[in-house]
Amino acid sequence: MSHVSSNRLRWGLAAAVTALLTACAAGPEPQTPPPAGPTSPPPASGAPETPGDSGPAPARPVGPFESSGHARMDAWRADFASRAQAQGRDREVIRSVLEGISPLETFLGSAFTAQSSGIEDQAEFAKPIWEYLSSTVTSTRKRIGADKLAANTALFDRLEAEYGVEREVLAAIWGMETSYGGFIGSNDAANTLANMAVEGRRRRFAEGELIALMKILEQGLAERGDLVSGWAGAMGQTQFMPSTFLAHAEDFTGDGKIDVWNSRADALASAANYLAVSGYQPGEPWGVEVILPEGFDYSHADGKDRRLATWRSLGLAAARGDQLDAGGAEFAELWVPAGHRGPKFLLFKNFDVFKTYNRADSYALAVGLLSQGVQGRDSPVADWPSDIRPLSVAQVKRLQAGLNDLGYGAGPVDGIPGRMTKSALRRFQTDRGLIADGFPTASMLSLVLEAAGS
Ligand SMILES: [Ca+2]
Repeated sequence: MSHVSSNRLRWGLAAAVTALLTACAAGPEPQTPPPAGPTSPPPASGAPETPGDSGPAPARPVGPFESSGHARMDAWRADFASRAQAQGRDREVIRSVLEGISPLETFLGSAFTAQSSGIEDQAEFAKPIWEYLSSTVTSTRKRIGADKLAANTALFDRLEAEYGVEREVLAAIWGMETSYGGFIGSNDAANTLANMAVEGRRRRFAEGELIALMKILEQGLAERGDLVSGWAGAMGQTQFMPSTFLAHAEDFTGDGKIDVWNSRADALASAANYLAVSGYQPGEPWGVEVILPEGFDYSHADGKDRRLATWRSLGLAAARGDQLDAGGAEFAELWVPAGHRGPKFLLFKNFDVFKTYNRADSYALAVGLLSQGVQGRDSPVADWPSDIRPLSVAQVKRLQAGLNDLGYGAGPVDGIPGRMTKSALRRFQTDRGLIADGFPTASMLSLVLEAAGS
């Protein structure tokens, strides 16, 4: 899971994750045996410095380390190791986490320059949500998910009983994160996070996760050699960051280890627990695909929760079946991710719970659709308007500037088609007798630029 973006991006974001999981194929190096057991071994009482001595000897520095061959990495490590020690982390654990680190191309190679220069951001076209979905909610993934459900009935029974999260949801998370454990990455989490810290943009985050890794080892929840991760440090079959692991991972097999790598029971229980503590509502849908009445006012697709009764009174009907039923859930927001021609959804609390795994709406939608797919339900009913080409960041900026010139108040010209931009576009569309869905398309851009005389 990559808890990266805090924006409510309506377009696909996480497509790179799967690709990068494959790309980072450097195997984890064998590491020193783990210092098993809790933090406080018997006092070392000034014992001589021998390998494996983990006595509380605050005056004794963790280093020096053998050079990684990267000066900035070496300097960061010396500094971070002493800070970790000052925080009370175990000396030998710090050593075992940091001694084998080495620069990775992904973070510190030559590609880094292009990434940090912002050139990528400038050139980036928002990927249409239907493209993201077609690469994540595949027929293969649906079929394998159905097989996994059938093959693990007893386990899913126990997970549902214990955590109150439906099996198809757990299967969907499992499928999205690692293709059901088939693809857990092959990086050493410590090395990945150390590289992220040295790279610098997310240093505080990466250092916090490294501290969490150290605590995992100190508490004996996992062993040093276990800590295999994907490209961003997420670990195991359901991709837990170390801090999330520390807070929410579960030993469902009861053997004293949390083996999210090899034990599907531990991994799925950890995911179930994380969803449950994030507020998952058993029995409620994540979303319901709906049909809107003729002449519907799209300003209601504003991200605000309204009562189901209100939505019914506005003429919304379920796309499948005719009853707008939500398993007792009372509130939902209307989401129109691809304009008036595409599928529309009422979204419930559980949709936001999915987003604790990954902040992108497209990810949460993929989880929801896959949870239906593994049950043999094809959704959505409506087709995606896949003939529409999304606007580039530069085009969105021109749209925003044009709307601002016309007095529609699209807000900052930032290339992100957020709420203000959509609302401005809706008012523009309303004034011209168009269907006012606020969806930025090339044809809308042309109309706005024409009206603005630019
Ligand atoms: Ca276990």
